[in-house]
Amino acid sequence: MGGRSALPVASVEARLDAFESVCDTHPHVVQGDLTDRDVVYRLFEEARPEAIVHLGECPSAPYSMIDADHAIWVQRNNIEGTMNVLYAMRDLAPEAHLVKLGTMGEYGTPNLDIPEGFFEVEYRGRRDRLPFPRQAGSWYHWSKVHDSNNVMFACRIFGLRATDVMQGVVYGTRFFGSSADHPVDPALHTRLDFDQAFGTALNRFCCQSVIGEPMTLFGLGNQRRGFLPICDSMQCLTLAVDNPPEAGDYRVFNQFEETYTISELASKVAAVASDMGLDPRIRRIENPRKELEEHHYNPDHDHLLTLGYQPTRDMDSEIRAMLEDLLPHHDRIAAKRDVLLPDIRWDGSRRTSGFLDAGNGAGSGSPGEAPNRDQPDQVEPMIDPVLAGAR
Ligand code: USQ
Repeated sequence: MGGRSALPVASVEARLDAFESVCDTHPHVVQGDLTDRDVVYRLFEEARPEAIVHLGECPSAPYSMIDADHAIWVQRNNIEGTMNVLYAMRDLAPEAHLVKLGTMGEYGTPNLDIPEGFFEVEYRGRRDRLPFPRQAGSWYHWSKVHDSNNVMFACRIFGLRATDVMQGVVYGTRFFGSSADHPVDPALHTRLDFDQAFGTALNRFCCQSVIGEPMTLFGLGNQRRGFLPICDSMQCLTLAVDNPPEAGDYRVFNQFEETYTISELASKVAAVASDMGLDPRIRRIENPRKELEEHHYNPDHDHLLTLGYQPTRDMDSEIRAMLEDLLPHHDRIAAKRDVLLPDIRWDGSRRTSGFLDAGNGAGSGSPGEAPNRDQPDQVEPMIDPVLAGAR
């Protein structure tokens, strides 16, 4: 997407060494493509896994909405990779536990409370426990729905055991928590994207505040989502691995800490950033997505709490830690500021969103003003390395 990680990503070797110094174990790394069945089978033959934590998918909704090539690539990549894992499990590790990363976005935003995967329903006098309807909002989110159906079916027919994790929006720079828990080794920082496709809302807001660009609220900004810091995401995955279901069981965890509207998030970032001497601004821009901007949102998230999940930090302190980690990389982020404004639209066109408000500070533009980006007819066709390689 023309962006880069806001935090430099250390070499694999440096990250393994840093990991070993904190966790006393040296992970074995194999690089390969999950859509290549031979690679997956070889890996399973070597590792004979007891548990598989499957995070190996394209995670971006906007990326999947660019055009037919991207939509189809994302669905093939995600669904084929998961199918290869399921067949490798059947043939080589039938007792193993699959912890599969899904997304809260599979449910969409129905005008109902959202249970953890299943609900009791009564229809024409009969009752059953059925999967809660999925109403995903992008081709990417639908790829996760199709995965969920495939994993559920594989548990039924192959007797596999799986936990499907409906994760909310993850944020943060530190896997291992604050410096009070572990010394913060920069080699252990996660990758942190801020472009329109791979940057998630809160991560983008922090990067925008660090370089003095306005935080971009899409539309009304009242879209509500579940959020959790990346270190707690690790804690939840660990809890799932340590507490496997019975053979043949497919269970669903809704994995997030608290829900916030996008405006609430921006206000939180603004408060912490101001306190740190930055000059944060918040602006509303045309929403490039088709999504409800005001809606009911009350998902259950009891399963992980029952297993002992304890949120380890409040969002304000995590935002502060993120800003502290990002500030030294101001120039690295600023050099790519042109990837911040979205132009991938859910109707398939490419047009940079204009501002919807008057702005509240110097350089924030005037109402409806198109940002200083290429206009639609001047946009160069995108050369996408993933697709170029895949064709
Ligand atoms: N949004 C803004 N301004 C921005 C970016 C996003 O207002 O600059 C809004 C979006 O319109 C949306 C919400 O913030 O309403 C969340 O967008 P996002 O880009 O942070 O997250 P999303 O596209 O939903 O996807 C992310 C991850 C994905 C994961 C999902 C969990 O990229 O891998 O599955 O979060 S969830 O949102 O619960 O479906």
